[in-house]
Amino acid sequence: MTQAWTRQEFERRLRDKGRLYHIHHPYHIAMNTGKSSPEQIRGWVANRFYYQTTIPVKDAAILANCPDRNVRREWVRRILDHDGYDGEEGGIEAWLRLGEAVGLSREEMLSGEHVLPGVRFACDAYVNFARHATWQEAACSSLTELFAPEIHQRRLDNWPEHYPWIDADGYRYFRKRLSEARRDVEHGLEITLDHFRAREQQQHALGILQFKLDILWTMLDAMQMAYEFKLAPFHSCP
Ligand code: AHQ
Repeated sequence: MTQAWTRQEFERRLRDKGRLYHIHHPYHIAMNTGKSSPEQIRGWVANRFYYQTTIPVKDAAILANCPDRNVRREWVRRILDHDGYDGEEGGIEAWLRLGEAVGLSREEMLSGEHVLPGVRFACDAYVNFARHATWQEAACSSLTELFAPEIHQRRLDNWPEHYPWIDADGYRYFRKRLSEARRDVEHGLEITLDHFRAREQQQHALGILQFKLDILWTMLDAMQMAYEFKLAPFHSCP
């Protein structure tokens, strides 16, 4: 029977997966170093809008699978953060503002007309995973947000300088996530470290985090094919 990792070692291995975070994807590197065209920025905003709209659905699936009232009381905040509530417009509305700030209309964002098949499949895989996995497994899959504050901060630090044409009001979403992501991931990490105790369970948790890293990476691969290599789906069809 292989010895379980200590809580500290398990957490270290989860955090070490940050090496594979999508901040290192060429598409993100191009955006954060000012090399993206307006079309490439708009393509990212329009496709990531689909991801944002699936997050509350994913979190509702986790709530539906979770019998623990104390966990639900905390987890429900994620849905409110995105869908909004009296007095707080929410992240999905803030992302629509980001869309308008980069030159996308609300209608074309909401229509999903720009969503690439690869992005849709990756996002839908995340929602379906949350529906069918245990609530603890689905909580573990949200731990890519261990690495999210840095990526939001990098956008806030670099985009205004590189893309003066983007209306600064659009950056509200990134600022909002700096604190929300930190709060969310503390809760998700506690659930993960408490639940996955035996060595094979801990290895399973690392595999779940890898699955979510794959989702984020694959979304950007689809965008790079379409908006950088100009090889959108069916480009070669007559
Ligand atoms: O804006 C993001 C967000 O609301 C969430 C929810 C969380 C989850 O439940 O999986 N993950 C996530 C992420 C958001 N933004 C991504 C980005 O690059 O802007 C990062 C992404 C994540 O790290 O999982």
